[in-house]
Amino acid sequence: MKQNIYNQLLQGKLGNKKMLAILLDPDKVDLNTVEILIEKINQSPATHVFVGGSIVENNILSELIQKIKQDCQLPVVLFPGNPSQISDLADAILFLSLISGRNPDYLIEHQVKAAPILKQTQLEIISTGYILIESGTETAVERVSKTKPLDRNNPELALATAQAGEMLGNKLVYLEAGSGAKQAVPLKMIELVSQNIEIPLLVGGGIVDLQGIQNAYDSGADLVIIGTAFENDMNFFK
Ligand code: 1GP
Repeated sequence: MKQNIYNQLLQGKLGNKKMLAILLDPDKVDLNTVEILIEKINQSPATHVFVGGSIVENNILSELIQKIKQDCQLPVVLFPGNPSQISDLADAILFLSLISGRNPDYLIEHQVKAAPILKQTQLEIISTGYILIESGTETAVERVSKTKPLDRNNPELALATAQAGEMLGNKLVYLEAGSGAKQAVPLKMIELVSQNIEIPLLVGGGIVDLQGIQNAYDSGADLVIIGTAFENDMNFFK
């Protein structure tokens, strides 16, 4: 099994080299024009491409990854909403457990279903404590997972959740406001969590401008995920 992507993330954190992932949702990408999108990714400061979504109803996951791999050197990391979103063509998978929620399906059931499938692949498996933070309105993660996000005004609870995830052996913590969120994860929360965990911190959801990315970095995020803003404007990083 490959091990290099997690090491890169760890080295990034240790060397204070901030990282950026562009998230592509296979349901929203048009395969006929994806070459242009990939070119824009190549021109951007992205260090990773994440692929996935809460729903992913069509079957283009592997085809999309194949196209990305053809024209882009960045590591491709699966960010799956459920066990059907696995493709051996990617480099790694965020093996998510939704630890802010109390729905056993998203804490362990999906993982049990995915494990034998993952065993058949070469994917690097990166266990990730996934923490959903309240962001103004109901997001797709909340709706699909049927879990409540954590109170955005309670950074201590987010920290305790992140620390529990770390103690359980998660290799990453992902603070998620939800795709297209009205409000991003509060900076104070990012700060408190990043200062009190040892593992890399990912932050995403509702970040819509370059200043928002910088603010997340300055607060301690090691890697920021941008989805909707890039979907809406391929020249976002110009
Ligand atoms: C969603 O954190 C990612 O899981 C990205 O969110 O689409 O709001 O950028 P946005």
